[in-house]
Amino acid sequence: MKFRIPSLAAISLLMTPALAVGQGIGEADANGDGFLTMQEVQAVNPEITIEDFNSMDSNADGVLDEAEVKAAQDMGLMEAPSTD
Ligand SMILES: [Ca+2]
Ligand SMILES: [Ca+2]
Repeated sequence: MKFRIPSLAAISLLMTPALAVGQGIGEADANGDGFLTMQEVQAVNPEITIEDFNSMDSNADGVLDEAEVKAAQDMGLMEAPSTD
């Protein structure tokens, strides 16, 4: 059987959201609310402790927003999500 529907591949490429940004919340945000909870952080960075999380949560609201995540990544506290 010949496989000759290259347009499908092109369409799926076009429809791929630009999520692979390498830094920021990205795919670690499992529920897509724009914030990372301790659970979401540990899902991608299991070595992060609650002490680490609290030190990254600079406004102490219990979640990490995009700025807090980027700051943590810049300081090397949290690895940027893998994009492979
Ligand atoms: Ca979330
Ligand atoms: Ca916060």
